[in-house]
This record gives sequence, structure tokens and C-alpha cells, in this order.
Amino acid sequence: MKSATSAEWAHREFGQAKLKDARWLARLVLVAAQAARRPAGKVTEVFGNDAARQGAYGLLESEDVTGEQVGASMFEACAKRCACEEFVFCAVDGSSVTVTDLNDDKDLGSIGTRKQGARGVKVISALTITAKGVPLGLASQVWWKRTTPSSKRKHRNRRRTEEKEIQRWLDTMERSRQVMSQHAPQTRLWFQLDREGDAWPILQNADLGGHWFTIRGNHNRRVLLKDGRQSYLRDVLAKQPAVPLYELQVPGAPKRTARVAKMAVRACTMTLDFRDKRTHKHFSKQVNVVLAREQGTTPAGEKPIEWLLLTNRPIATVEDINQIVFGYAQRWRIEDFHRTWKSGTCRVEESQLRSAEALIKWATILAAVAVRAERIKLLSRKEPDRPASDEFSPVEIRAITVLRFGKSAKKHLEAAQVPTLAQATLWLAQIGGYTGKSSGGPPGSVTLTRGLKEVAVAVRTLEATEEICD
Ligand SMILES: [Mn+2]
Repeated sequence: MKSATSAEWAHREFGQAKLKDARWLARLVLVAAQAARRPAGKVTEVFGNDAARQGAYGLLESEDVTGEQVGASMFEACAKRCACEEFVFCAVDGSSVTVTDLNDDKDLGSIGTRKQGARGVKVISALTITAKGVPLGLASQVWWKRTTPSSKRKHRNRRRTEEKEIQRWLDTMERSRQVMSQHAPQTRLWFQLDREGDAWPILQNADLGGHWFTIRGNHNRRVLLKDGRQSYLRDVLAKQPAVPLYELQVPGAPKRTARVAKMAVRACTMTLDFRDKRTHKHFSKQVNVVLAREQGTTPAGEKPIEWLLLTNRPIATVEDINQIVFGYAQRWRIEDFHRTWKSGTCRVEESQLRSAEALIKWATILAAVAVRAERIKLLSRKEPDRPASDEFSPVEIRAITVLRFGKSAKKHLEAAQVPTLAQATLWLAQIGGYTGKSSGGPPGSVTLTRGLKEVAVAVRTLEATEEICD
């Protein structure tokens, strides 16, 4: 994918929106480009001048432009990027955008328990990731306002799937399949769901359309054995031989130390037995089950990683099984995305928008910005030797070089070779204040975004200077 200036990027992400009026489309692209240049949760922080700010509010509050339409364009752009991949991981996970609503007068739903009183909108996102672990974009997002307070839980067994939040997971997966069948029909999704996904309606549908899935098991489910007897998942697994230890790269996170975890792995094919608690009907489904358990590498104060994984991928070879564990580890990327979206770079929860529809529109634009930041970060780590021109436009590379090296930029600019992605990204991070000392790790999305902000200003200066000199 050719990234480029914020304007080109915004056009690619949002230029496909099916809006009735071309003026709204032009404004949407402008608003997204500016959000990419100066990401922040508050609209007032992103747009410095009055006219631009009024323009942005106009778009966000207009009834002619829905969050759905804005999202659809981004999902389409994502699917088109996926089209050249044989398969992509697709991490699905829930989150919420909570905002301050002290007077309880905003048009929002409840988050958490009634007692906590948080207000906002809930969302499930599907983030696609390449086989190497680089985010490609969001294939779908499903938003809703919760109207029923959480205390209704006690009647949950009596409600149909369509009435439960499980349905939102099903919808997110279905919309991901749809956008792929339209724009990337050759590419398979490999869904990755955490324990919230261990519900029979999801397991039943997860392989529709020939797509693949891995769902982390939450229950020690009942298993039907070949001889007609019954057993339980973990009892069957305990009898399987462990395959050689797999070394899993664990990225650091606020509550997780970066390390190479040694994972002992067992795998087995089983027929699960489900029961619908409302209708008491039974279903069965054959799945492959992998149990991966960290052995001897867990830092003090942390729990060992232990994943019980249900999948439709083969488990014939050690490589097959390792790939399943590797794939599930890619689910961490959606947690990184949520962090960048909500707290790190975009701080979407600081938005002061009053209606759910405006908040969803704004959060959708910021979601695209957050994925872009995550993508640049991961790409420079996973594919460091690619030319920087794969991700940055020529004028951006010039701006990065000038900002990083000042007067001695000349020799870098005159060198015939385009810098690698790893070099350009490091320079960008250094412009953003990265020294490598505080964290010890590679540049994160916060320093990169700070760098991008400065580069955006420099790009405009360079472009204007060239025009004046011409
Ligand atoms: Mn989750």
C-alpha cells in the first residue's frame, strides 16, 4: 500500500463514501486529513481556525452524513488492501467510547453498570492484520447504544440471540465477510476472538463462507467421543502428548512484560456438544482444539499465558499448531489499536460531542487515524528493509530528512538511495522526541504521531516554498 501525505491518505480512506452531496464528501476528506495531521479527541484541538472548526462541526452534526456511510468507505479501503493477501488475520473485539456526561443530557447509552453511571456508545471492531503481523485496517465496526441496564442479565437465558450483545459480534463478522466478498473475494479471513467469543451462535457461524477462525475457549465444554461416551474438553486434552515447545514473541503492554514465552502445546480434534439454554436444543460441531501454556518464562507478578483455542485450521503438523498460536497472539494488535484510539494518540474519549451519531462519526475518523499510526509502527518493525517510499510520499521523506538532520540533510537527500522504512520511521520518532532511553523498546505510536504532526507542517511549508519559487 502506498501511503503518502495526509490528504492522499484521507482521500483513499474516505473518498469512497456514498454521500449524496459531493460537497459533503470533499469536506469529509478534508476533516479526516486534518485529523491525521493533528490527532486529538477534541475537535477544537484538531482544527485551529474558526472556519475549519465550524466546517468540521457542520459535517459531524449533519443528518445528511451518517457514521455508517463514513465507516463503509474505510472498510472498503481496508478490503482493497487485503485483496493481494492469501489470508489476513481478523481480530474482533469489543470496546466502548465513554464520555463525560455530568448533566446526563447527551443522547448516549449506558456503559458498564447503571451504578457507575458512565455514558457513551459501545462498539465491536474487526481489525485485519497481514500474515507477518502488520495491521491493514478495519474491515467493519458495529456501534450501538445500550438501552437495557446490565441488571437484565438474570433473564439472559430466556432471550433470543438477536436480542443479546452476541448478535453484535455476529453482525461484525458478517459485515467483514461481506466487504471482503465484494472487494477481496480471494482473501480468507482468519478470525481471532477472545473468550467473549466462546458462545455457540458464534462457533456455529464462524466458518461461514470458507473463512477460518480461532476462538479462545472460556468453558470446559462437553465433548462427544467416538464410542458415544461423553467427556470434557480439558480432560481429553490432558491425555494428548505435548508437542515441542513453541517460542512465542510477547510484545510489551501496560500489564505485560515483553519476552519470549516458551509455550507447551497440546492439540486434538473433538466434537463439541452445545445446548441452547432457551430452547434446550443440542448442536454438535467438530473443531480442532489447541492448548498452549507458558512454561517457566513468566515474569514475577504476572500470570502464565494459557490459551485454550478452538479452531477450524488443521493441526496435522507442529508448524500448523504453531501457526494457530502465532495467529492468536496477533489479537494483541486490536488491543494496541484500542489504546492508540482511546488514550495514546487520538484520545477519542475527550471528545465533547453531544449526540451519539456525531460521536460515532468522529470516532470512526479517529479510528482510521489510529490504525494508520499502528500500521507505520508495526511495518517498520516487521518489514524494516522496505523502501520508505512504500509508506511515505517523496515530499514527506524530504521533510523527515530536513527536520531530522537540519543542515546536514543535504548529504542524505543527495544520496541516490531512498532510506529504508526502518530508517525513516526512526528519524520520524526522533523528531517526535524518541531517544530510545526511556522505554528501551522500539518507537511507539505516541512519538511517531508527534513526529508526523511536525512533518505535516514541514510538508506544507516545502510545498508552498516550491510553488513560490516556481
Ligand atoms: Mn474482549
